Amino acid sequence: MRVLSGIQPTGEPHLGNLLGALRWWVADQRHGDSFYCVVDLHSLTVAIPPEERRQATLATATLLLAAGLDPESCTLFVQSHVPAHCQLEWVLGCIASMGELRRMTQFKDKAAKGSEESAGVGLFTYPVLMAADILLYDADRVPVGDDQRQHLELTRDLAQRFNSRFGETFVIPEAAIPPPGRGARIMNLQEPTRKMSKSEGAPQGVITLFDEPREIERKIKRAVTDTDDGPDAVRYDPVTKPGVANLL
Ligand code: ATP
Ligand code: LTN
Repeated sequence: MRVLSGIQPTGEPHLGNLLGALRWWVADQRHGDSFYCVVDLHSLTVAIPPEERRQATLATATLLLAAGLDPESCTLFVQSHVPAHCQLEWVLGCIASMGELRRMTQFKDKAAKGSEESAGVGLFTYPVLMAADILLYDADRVPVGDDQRQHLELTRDLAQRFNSRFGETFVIPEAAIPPPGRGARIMNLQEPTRKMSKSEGAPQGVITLFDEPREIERKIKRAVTDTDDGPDAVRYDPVTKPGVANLL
């Protein structure tokens, strides 16, 4: 089995990254040939100063080691060090359509901050570069959080389209997403209808992996819940009780 996944150096990794992705990467490294990359090229879609990006790339790689990735068992690398990612991105971009990229919810959410006219081209073609990351390594399995489900579907579509036009070339990868309630989508503690993120959302609602225990305790105690104080106020119902469900 070939495994590949990536994380952006856009800030301090958080509990969502750990529960939705990193701990599964650590488990997967023992079962196959696994490749994990710090996707610095993807992070160029977020405006951060170059020096901060360099530091975040190192800090993210350090954290992957601390989380349990073992370079003896997996290959850990920085995306921009391998030029073939961009080369394949161009080829795949020539078989992807504007319509399918425009339907990507991550693009729609991120572009919604301004007008589509002013959104960066990199934000638009982001999923094509992600498809290149995966297809380049013949990965069969891609462990990611639930927010990446649609990007994996696009990757499969592009691989199938390429194979049917030009002959069997790419392995069709499967997304490996944690089951619901097991970390697939951890929400921001202050805005429980929005996912915990490195680059967006209320910082007080994000538990970073560098937070001290007292800071974590404080953030959890101040988490937004709801006004229900009935006998079954504490129950897992992500639709009507998103804050409580997120904490559970
Ligand atoms: P950014 O906020 O800059 O977009 P991010 O925090 O969403 O970054 P990524 O680096 O894009 O994180 O993602 C790394 C991995 O963590 C991906 O597999 C992604 O699906 C997963 N992930 C990110 N946020 C969450 C979350 N809130 N819950 C579960 N998994 C998550
Ligand atoms: N798009 C992903 C990060 C990412 C990735 C990948 C994940 C880039 N390339 C390849 C899995 C496989 C994200 O935003 N979380």
